[in-house]
This record gives sequence, structure tokens and C-alpha cells, in this order.
Amino acid sequence: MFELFADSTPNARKVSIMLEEINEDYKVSLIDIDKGEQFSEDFKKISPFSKIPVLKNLKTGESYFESGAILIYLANYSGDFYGENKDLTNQWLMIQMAYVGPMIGQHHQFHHYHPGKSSFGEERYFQIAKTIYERLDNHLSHNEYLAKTYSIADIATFPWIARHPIHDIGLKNYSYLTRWYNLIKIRPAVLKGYDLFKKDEFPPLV
Ligand SMILES: N[C@@H](CCC(=O)N[C@@H](CS)C(=O)NCC(=O)O)C(=O)O
Repeated sequence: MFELFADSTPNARKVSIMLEEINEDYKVSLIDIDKGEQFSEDFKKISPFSKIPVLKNLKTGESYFESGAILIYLANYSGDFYGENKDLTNQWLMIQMAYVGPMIGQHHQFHHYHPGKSSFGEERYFQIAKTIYERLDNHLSHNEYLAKTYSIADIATFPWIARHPIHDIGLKNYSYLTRWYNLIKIRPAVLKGYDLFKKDEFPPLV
């Protein structure tokens, strides 16, 4: 049994999707980041940088921060979804953690949440997000999944691409990335994990 400290964000959905994929029981505790709940002293004890998600193993009392580290922990814990080749999975997981998430996150800030503040920021991160779509599309033109078989690398990347309506890049123009997105979007565990607060939230259609 696990407790997931989360809000409705892509980084949190990585973990709820993985927990559904490995069929683990979990409860979700809301840390409302719009209200600044991530900065409470109690939460800082389990999340030194005041970030969600955090996962707590209620049997051992151990807690884990950083979504990529949590996915690796759960893959090792369950013996599943590390893919056929761990080294390859790690590479695609790390590019998500170090680049895809942070860059698309900046694109969300400049393009969607705070437009008009910086044309430099808007243009820079729009171009970077577009390049990410192009590179993923190219890789997926000759690979079914990011690391050959469905793995934590796909689970980490999917919730970021699922925010495609606010990216305004046009996911439908990237046919291989769309094929991959649609393949993952219909997995029962993905549908359940995506709706982590049971508010009838679905991955958006392309
Ligand atoms: N690298 C971290 C990033 C976590 C992260 O940025 N979480 C965001 C929500 S998706 C957050 O907690 N934002 C609140 C804040 O920055 O104050 C991870 O993947 O776990």
C-alpha cells in the first residue's frame, strides 16, 4: 500500500499510471501547489525541494521524491516495466527527466500560463518544444516505444505529450508520435492513473 502526494500534473501522473500498471493499492493525498501547500514544513521533510510527486511506502514508512527515481524504484519493486534493456530505458527516462519535462514545462509557463511577458521566452521554448516533438516523432518512426518495449520511459513521457492542446504545436502533424500517444492512451492502467483524483479527466484526443 502506497500514499502518493500529488496534484493534477504530468509529473504526478507518471507515478499514478505506474502504480496502476503494476496493480498496487495506493491513496492519493492532494498537495495543492496553487495554494503553496508544497512549502509546508511537514511536506519539506519528505520533499527537500518542495516538489510533488512524493511516494510513500506505507509498509516500510520510506518515502521517495523525484518522479524518475520513483519510477525506477517501482520498476525494481515490481520487477516490471523496466523494458528489455535497462540501459536503453534509462537513457530515454533521463532525457525525459532532464530535457523533455523541464523544456516543455518552460513552454507551458511562457506560452500558456504567462503569455506576453517575454517574447524571447515564448519563441525560445516554443521552438524547443517543437524540436522535442520532431525528435520523438523521428525516433518513433522506427521504434514502437521509446525503449523498444513499453516501459517507464514511455510512462514518464506520455503525461507531458498529453498536454498537447496547450502546446499549440499540432500533435496530429507528427504521425509517429500520434501513433505512440494513441497506443498508450487506451491502456486501462493509463486511463485510471491519468484520472488520479477521480474527476473524470481523460488524456486529450489528438
Ligand atoms: N524533477 C521533478 C520535478 C517536480 C516538479 O517540478 N513538480 C512540480 C509540479 S509538476 C511542482 O511541485 N511544482 C511546485 C513548485 O515548483 O513550487 C520530478 O520529476 O519529480
